[in-house]
Amino acid sequence: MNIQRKVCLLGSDGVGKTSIIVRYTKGTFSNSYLVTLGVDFYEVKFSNPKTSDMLSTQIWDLASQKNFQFMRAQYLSYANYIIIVVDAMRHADEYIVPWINDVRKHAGKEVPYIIVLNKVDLIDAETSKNLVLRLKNQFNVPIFNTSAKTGENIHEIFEYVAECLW
Ligand SMILES: Nc1nc2c(ncn2[C@@H]2O[C@H](COP(=O)(O)OP(=O)(O)O)[C@@H](O)[C@H]2O)c(=O)[nH]1
Ligand SMILES: [Mg+2]
Repeated sequence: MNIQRKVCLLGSDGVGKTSIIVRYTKGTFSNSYLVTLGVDFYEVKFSNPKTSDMLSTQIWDLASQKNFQFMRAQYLSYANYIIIVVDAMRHADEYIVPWINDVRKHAGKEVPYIIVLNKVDLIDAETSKNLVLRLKNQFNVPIFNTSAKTGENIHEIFEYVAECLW
């Protein structure tokens, strides 16, 4: 059986969405801003060794919000899983709620999401631990600490999501 799934990354400009996908799919990182034009998606396949089922996952990368606001509804429609990315340097929990509202409006009430605190290479371990705890209490969903720069937890988030999508 070949199972098709759509996963969307959401988050403000510059939080590292494109960097996370590039790190995961290509294993590289660049310090320059990676301009995402329109909507990009990447196909990643997972196989289930027990059943030989294939999971084809389309990972969608959201473009700059200012110019592509009108694409938001289309971007999120039929999504099976959402990854909300925030920048650990910006301490921006207030930016998470509008994204969740967008998900609920355009993707559906039941679509699961996780929150990814990216750029943890720029803050100390204690601060990132406290941020994760705070987000966990506030949103009650899995929270991941990641760095697209060092690669920390990047594979783990996609493996976690793939597990949930079978
Ligand atoms: N230090 C650090 N910089 C990052 C990380 N992820 C992304 N960046 C940088 O943040 C900027 C924006 O990243 P980008 O992937 O284009 O963000 P997007 O707008 O969310 O797609 C770029 O300069 C990246 O090099 C990270 O984990 N650590
Ligand atoms: Mg981008």
